[in-house]
Amino acid sequence: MTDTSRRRQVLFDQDGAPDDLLSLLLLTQYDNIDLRGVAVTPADCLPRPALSATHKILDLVGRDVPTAVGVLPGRNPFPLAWRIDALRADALPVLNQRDQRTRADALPAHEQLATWLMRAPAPVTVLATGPLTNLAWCLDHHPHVESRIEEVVFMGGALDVAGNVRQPDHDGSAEWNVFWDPDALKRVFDSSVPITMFPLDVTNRVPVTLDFVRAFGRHYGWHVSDLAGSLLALTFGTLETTGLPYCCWDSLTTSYLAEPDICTFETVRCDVITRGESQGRIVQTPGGRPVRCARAVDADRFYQHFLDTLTPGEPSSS
Ligand code: AGV
Ligand code: CA
Repeated sequence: MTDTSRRRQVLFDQDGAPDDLLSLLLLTQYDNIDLRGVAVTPADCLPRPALSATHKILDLVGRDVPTAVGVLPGRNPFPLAWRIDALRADALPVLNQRDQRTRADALPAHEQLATWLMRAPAPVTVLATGPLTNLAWCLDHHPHVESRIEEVVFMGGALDVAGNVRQPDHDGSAEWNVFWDPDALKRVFDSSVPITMFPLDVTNRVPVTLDFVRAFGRHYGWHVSDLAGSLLALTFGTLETTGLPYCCWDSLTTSYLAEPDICTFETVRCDVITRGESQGRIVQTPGGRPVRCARAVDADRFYQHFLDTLTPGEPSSS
């Protein structure tokens, strides 16, 4: 029997993009994780369909996990063309096999996150695959939650590579999760919580490829594989419209909770620029805050882990 007291307690703050929903699906399959709550930050999504898709995913895998939707705004909105993916995800047939059950209204995500942190029986890991706005609010308004946090695992930033923001009046050095709310990362940097960060330097190494998506087709007919393949298929078109491929940014970050040595790490002293044309850029500086940063990834191992986790033991045809 699993010793449940030993499982890592996780609060997941995500922002509803296909990659975030894949991360949720991965988390539900990890035996060593005790998923205690899921927050939807209204950043790279439309929050209502993203919350709805989140509920449907939890229902599909038979997990009763509390959820909350965010209301705090970011300074730099995501492109609407990306945010509407949540409508598509929420409409996937595999997520609509039956009517949704009704759920009680939760608090707004920032207040709910604070409550979850304060009530957690043991120190928790906060996994953030979207901006850190809710966590920053918690640290500002309930400073004692800091001691309840074992580790913040965050997808974001760009260290020695270009960012992925392409916006007027910006120099392109920032990654989107930081750019949406640069002050939030600054606030988390100013705390003493241990941070493990997955910047573009490593996540760029795990693009969604056609071969990878097609591998899920070989398991067609199992609900989890169908959902994974469909969410991955939703990501196509990014290279054609933005010049940059869609990557497994969030799912690589999430895989750390199950297989912590897919990436290798280095502690880097970091600061974040919060104003002007470089806002959201992370700079490495001797006086900066130590952050454990993923620096290299075994990409083959990651793809295999992803596939093994979201497909049944034997392929349906081979
Ligand atoms: O910058 C990566 C973050 C990840 O958390 N998100 C997507 C992942 O969920 C923003 C993003 C960057 N490029 C994108 C993004 C694109 N082409 N489409 C949608 N979102
Ligand atoms: Ca995300």
